[in-house]
Parts: sequence; C-alpha cells; structure tokens
Amino acid sequence: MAPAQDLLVAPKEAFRRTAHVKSLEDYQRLYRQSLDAPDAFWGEQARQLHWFHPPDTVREVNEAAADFTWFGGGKLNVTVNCVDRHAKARPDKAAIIWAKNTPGEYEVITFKDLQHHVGRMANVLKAHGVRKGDRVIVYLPMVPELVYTLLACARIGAVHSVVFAGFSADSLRERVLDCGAKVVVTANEGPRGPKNVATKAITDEALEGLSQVTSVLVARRTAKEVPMREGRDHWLDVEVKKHRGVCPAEWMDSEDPLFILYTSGSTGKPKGVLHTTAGYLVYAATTFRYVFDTQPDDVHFCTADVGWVTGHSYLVYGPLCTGTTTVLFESTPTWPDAGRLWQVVDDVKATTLYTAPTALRSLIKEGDAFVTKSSRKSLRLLGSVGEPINPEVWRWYHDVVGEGRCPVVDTWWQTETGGILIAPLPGATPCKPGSATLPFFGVEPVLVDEAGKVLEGNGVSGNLCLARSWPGQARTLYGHHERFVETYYARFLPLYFTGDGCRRDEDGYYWITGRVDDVLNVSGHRLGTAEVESALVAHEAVAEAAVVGYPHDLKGTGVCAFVTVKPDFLRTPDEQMRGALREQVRHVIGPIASPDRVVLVSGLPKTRSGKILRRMLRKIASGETENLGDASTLADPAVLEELLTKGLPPA
Ligand code: 6R9
Repeated sequence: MAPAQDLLVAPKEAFRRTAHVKSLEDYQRLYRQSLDAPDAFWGEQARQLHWFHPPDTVREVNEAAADFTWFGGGKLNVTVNCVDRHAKARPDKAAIIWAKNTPGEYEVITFKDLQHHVGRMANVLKAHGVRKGDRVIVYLPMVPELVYTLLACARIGAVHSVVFAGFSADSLRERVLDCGAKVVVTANEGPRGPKNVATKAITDEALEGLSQVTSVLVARRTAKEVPMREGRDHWLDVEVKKHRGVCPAEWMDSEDPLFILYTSGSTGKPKGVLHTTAGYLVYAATTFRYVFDTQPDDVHFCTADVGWVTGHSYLVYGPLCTGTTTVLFESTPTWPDAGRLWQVVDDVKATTLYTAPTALRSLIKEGDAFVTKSSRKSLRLLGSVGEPINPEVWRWYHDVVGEGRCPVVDTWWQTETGGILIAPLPGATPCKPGSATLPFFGVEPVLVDEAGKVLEGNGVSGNLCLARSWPGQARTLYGHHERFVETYYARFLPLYFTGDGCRRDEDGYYWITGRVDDVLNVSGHRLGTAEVESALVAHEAVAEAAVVGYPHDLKGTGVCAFVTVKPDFLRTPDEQMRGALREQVRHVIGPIASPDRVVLVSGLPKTRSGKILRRMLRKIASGETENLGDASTLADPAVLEELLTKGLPPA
C-alpha cells in the first residue's frame, strides 16, 4: 500500500473559480517574478496600504550586520490601515465577532465600533504617560480589550508586548523587566473553559516590588472584585469613559517598532522578537490574502490565542488590514465538549478555520460524531499551523471536517518570520498531506548540510535556511542584537537559519521534519521524529505520540516513543500494545525507525500553547530525572509526575 503522504490532493475545482491564483502555472510564474524582481513585487504589495508618505525604497539588506530596511522613507500608521479605512468604507461590517467562553454567547464589534474603542483606548494610554516608542505589556485573556489595546498602541506609536495569559507571574515579570514597560494592561480575571484565570492576582505577584510599572489598567471581565493598588491600578471601564473615541494617528516610519513578542529559544531565557511597522503589515496582509484566499465576506476563525504570533498575524493584523471579519474565541476547543469549534463555526458562519494539529489530535481522540453532528457548510478553507501535521491528521481534517470540499493549507512559519513562508496556495497548489508544499512569493528556502554546504536539487534533506530577506522578518531581539545575529545569521551567513530540519522531495515539495534537535540520526540514517510520530498516530489505538532520541550504545541514537492510547484500547496489556506499536512503525517506515522504547502514558508534557516539551522528554528518555528544565511552562504538571514515577520500560 502506498503511504498516505504520496497521494496528491488536487485543488478543488469549485474553489479555483474565485481563487486569487488559479493554477500551479500561475503560481510558478508569479513566484519567479517575485524572485527576479522583488522590488516590483513587494512595491506592488505595499501599494495596497494607505501611506501618509509613500516609501522611497523597497529594500536595503545587510545580512552580516542583520540589518534590514523595508519600504524606507515611508510614513504610515497601522490602524489607519486596519481600522480607519474600513470604518469609512464599510462602517457596519463586523470587524470582530467575540465568541465568549459561555457557549452561545457572542458579541459583534463593527469597524465603526472598533475605531471608537481604539481611539478611546489610545487616549487612555496617553493619559497614563505612554508615548511613542514606549513599551506596553498586555496580559489579557481573549477579550475585545486585547485587540483594542494592541491597536491603541499602534495608533500612538507605542510598542506592545503581549504575554499569553496562561504564563506564570515569573514569566510575566521577566518580560516586563526585559522590555522596560511602565504600563501593564490586564483583566480582573479571564474565563477559559471551566476555570477563571486570575490574571490580576498574577500581575500583582509579577509586579511585586517593581516601581518601574506606574500604571496597571484592569479590564472588568467578570464581577469578581480584586484588590486595586491605590495610585497604580485603574479600572479600564472607568478610564475609557473619561476620553473621546477620537485620537489622531501617529505618523510612523516604516521601520519603527510595532511589537515585541517573547518566544523560547534554545537557551532558557526567552527572546524578545521585534517586528517593525510597514514590512510586518505588508507581509501579514499579503500572506493572509493569498494563503487564505480572502474573499470579501469571509469570516476568519483563527483559534490561536493572541499571546502567540499566529494570533498577532492571522487573528488581528492580517484579517483587519484586509478588512476581513475575525473571530476572537475566548474558550478552548474541548470545552464544554469536543464539539465546541464546530458549534462556533456554525454560529458565526465561519468560512476559514485556522488551527493547530495538536488541537485536531485532541478532537480526533473524542470521535467523529462531535464533528458530523454539526453543519460546517459555511467553511470553505482549513488551515494548520504550529507543528508538522501528521498525514493521518491532515486526512481527517480534510475528509471529516472539510468533507473533502475544503482545501487544507499547512502553513509553515515562525514567530521570527512574522508570517507564513511555506504553504500551498489553495486554488493552485496540489497538496501532499504532511507537506507544507511550496514557498510563498519572494521566499527562497535553501537547505544546507552541517558544514553549511548548500544542497542543490531535489531529494535532499538539511537545515532549512532562507536566502533572502522578506518584509515580515524580525529585525532584532529587543536589546540583544548580537544574540539576533548569532542565532539566525552567524551559522550559515548570509543565510537566515530557521532552526528547523527539512526535506525537499523529488517534486520540490518541502517537508518540515521538526526542530533540528528533533532529527535523529539512527545508525547513520536520518530520521524525523515527526515521521515516527505520524506512523504511530496512524495506528488505531494511538491518540498522540512524541518521539525523541536518546544516547544508544549501538545505534548512536535510540528512538523513544511516548504514546497516549485512546480510551477503547486502555485495557490492552502494556507489553502487547508496545509490541503492536513497534510493529506499526516497522511496517510504515522500516525496521530502522522501530522505537527502542515505547512509554505508555496518560498525557504528554506540553506548554500552555500546546507544544510538546521535547527537551524534557529527551532527558527523561535518557534516564535523567533531574534538571528537567523549566517545569513552570507545563500546562499540566501531573503529567510529568506520572512520567517520573512510572519510569522507563525496558529497551
Ligand atoms: C507560527 C508558529 C515555530 C516552529 C517552527 C517549526 C514549527 C510551525 C509548522 C511547523 C511544521 C508547520 N512549525 N508551523 N512545523 N509544519 N506548518 O508556530 O511560530 O511558535 O515560533 O513556532 O514551529 O518547528 O520553527 P512559533
């Protein structure tokens, strides 16, 4: 039987009729043009924006210094583009549909409303001393004030830094200190699923003894009373009433900072990835338009939290810049049950859905009935982001969720890239489940070996690098430019190094194999942990799998699989299950990939954003039980305890 990933899925005919790019040939022609004449291509994209003063140049690039200027000499404001021009053209169009935590509760915010709220919030920030260039930390749950605050910062030229509301007080404090914020915006608390996150209490703990922060603005999301510190803390609903909904837009230079977003690096300390104004906005809007094939009446449902880059680019900036209605989802895909996403899709008539494989896997586990009982007929496109999507999961998304009607776009990118770099164009690119397919316009992926030698042609695997600047790339790590140069440019200069491993197949399609540390070399064979995971997940008993390497006497690296089993298979004896799973991998990939160890667990250690903590698993697989890294980022600490008490099965 042919492996699933070799089956090509052609673009849908019905979809193609209205698509921006209608054939693979059109894509290839435009792609070539974008590389041959980048200034013409990006200049044209930039003209879609409203400028106070148009740019004089398109791009100035110095890789050795990691110094990039896009649209130099231009003057613009992000909110004129994301709010004002739509408030003028279509004031009553929904800008945001807020899907509250309680099922069935929604609130619609039109572009006219949005303009008013952003103006008021901008005036509040000014009244609290925020000036152009100042940093504002945003520690809010998924409430409209979150979007208002980001845009209010952009309105007056302040730099926002969103900290995901699931992060701990220590993480919040670290970020407040690193970026030197004097204003923090939070909420009394944030309902999420069955719980209320105590955002204000966590903020208080984070700011304990810090005189740097002079104002804490508190959105009132619930009726809960929280202690308010005299002189520092202010209720936002009281503050906004003091101000008008009109605030002039600051004229920003193209390269003025728009936001900082912290992300984890290879070292313990989070990196403050900095994005600037024009390039980021042009890139977010252009990729959004093409990859999601935006149509005028789209309702875009991105399930990511705005605390992550996906929420920044494809919940806030990309959709709003293109005048698209965007859904702000306060709850989680599995609350109150696994039917929640489909309920929201039907209620708001979402046309495009953008979510992560980890969410899909958690839904698959609960069975198809939750999906099939919903209508989903409004949906016309499905997107995936955040990690490699296993071909089996891709199939389920395509066949069950999309009923074979909707194209699936697997989008590869990073916090540092600002927007999507590798993804299919839904009307043009035939898909291979599990592959992010082909590069976006202007993007030139390059694979290099460990020595930095460029691997030409197809059928090669290596470190994924990028050969040329694109407008959305991060400009620096806030306050640590040397670290920026070192992390992304020093190793393979003049290439940008992504940190991911990748295979370019015989057809030139890109297959991300995971972070480079996740590529195993087993007996001299290159093996993607994602490949082994896909094989395991393809087994009927498997809910989720994470595979890591560990030092192995004979093979160099041994393969250790951590597996959670679906409820129906929990009665199967462990030894029998382990045998079946080894056989499964042997069958799908080959004996070389067969896991040396299979650890059956009830859950995998994950960050609150759903990323599996592989470094922790690698240590456990290596028999280390101490120095497991930062356990504070774990969504569920009990998972780690189980792993440690259960111990490893024999190899
Ligand atoms: C957008 C986002 C970036 C890392 C990236 C890669 C992995 C993201 C992926 C994917 C395979 C995809 N990744 N999308 N791997 N296929 N479609 O997730 O940003 O949180 O910075 O993570 O996520 O390893 O390097 P970020």
